[in-house]
Amino acid sequence: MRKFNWKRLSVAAGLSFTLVAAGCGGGEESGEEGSEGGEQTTEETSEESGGESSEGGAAYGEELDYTITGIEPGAGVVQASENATEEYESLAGWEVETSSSGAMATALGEAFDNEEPIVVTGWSPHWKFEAYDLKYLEDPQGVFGEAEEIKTMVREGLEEDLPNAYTVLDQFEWSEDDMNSVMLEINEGATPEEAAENFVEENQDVVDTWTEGAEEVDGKEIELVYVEWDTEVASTNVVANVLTDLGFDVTITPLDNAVMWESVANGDVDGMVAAWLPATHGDLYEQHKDNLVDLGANLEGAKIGLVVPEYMDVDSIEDLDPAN
Ligand code: PBE
Repeated sequence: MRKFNWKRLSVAAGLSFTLVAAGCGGGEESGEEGSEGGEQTTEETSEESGGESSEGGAAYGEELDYTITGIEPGAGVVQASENATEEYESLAGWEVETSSSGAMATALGEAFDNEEPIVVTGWSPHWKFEAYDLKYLEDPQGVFGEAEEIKTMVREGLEEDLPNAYTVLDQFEWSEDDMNSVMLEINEGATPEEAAENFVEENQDVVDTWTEGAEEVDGKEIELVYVEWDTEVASTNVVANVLTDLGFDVTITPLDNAVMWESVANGDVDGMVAAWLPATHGDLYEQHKDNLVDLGANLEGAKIGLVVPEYMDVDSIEDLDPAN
């Protein structure tokens, strides 16, 4: 685990590591084991950083080239981050660099390895919070919304056409811990199919609440769509595993976010368990809600926002500094 390596490294390297960490605000991990780090370290590192930090706290704009490390262009959290660069004076002149969720995770890992600053478009549940010490930047203007739910949406007519699958999709609901356990296993090297299989085997009591009242079928086809975000890879594979056990011939297809919503609303595919609402996918929901069947939340307490390493000396989006 990265988190473990990082801690071990910082303890082993001791003081010299603190100097290498110059400019990062001197979090509590960079001091000796058991010490709180504290003011002394912060001042020291501020000087070493060549004036990057101001007295009121570090401001990382220049060091980050005024760039937020984003994920896929169609993601709601990317859109919200772009909105934030317009709403917050502290983010004037910043840009959201899009790539993929995997590339974002790699960049985050590299930043931790070097104790460098980074601002990413983040969301939870996500294994990154288990692997690294991270924090959401406060969002006083509420650009990223409050607590989100992940909801299940299916096409019209599914209840009549595939009533047993509909029953499972309607009853599918799990906790943040459940989802985290699957994501972590995938991050540690299991295939999504293996991790889903293990979850289903180890959590038969939870799975039984999803399949209650559903009867076995004989090879009926069903297609679910998703986006290759870690959260949705986990949930979609778990549901696919359960439906396969019931006798369905399940196809899961990764798509872009907008296309995922559209294909369910058009009735081209049967459903998805990846609708982040009310804020993250609010626009897409408004656009398609008349042609969708909303089966309610499958996970509560999700969240999106700007996420940074705990060792960075900022707590709010307003603590960052604008480009000019
Ligand atoms: N996410 C994960 C998605 C929803 C699920 C937060 C990256 C998004 O931003 O659209």
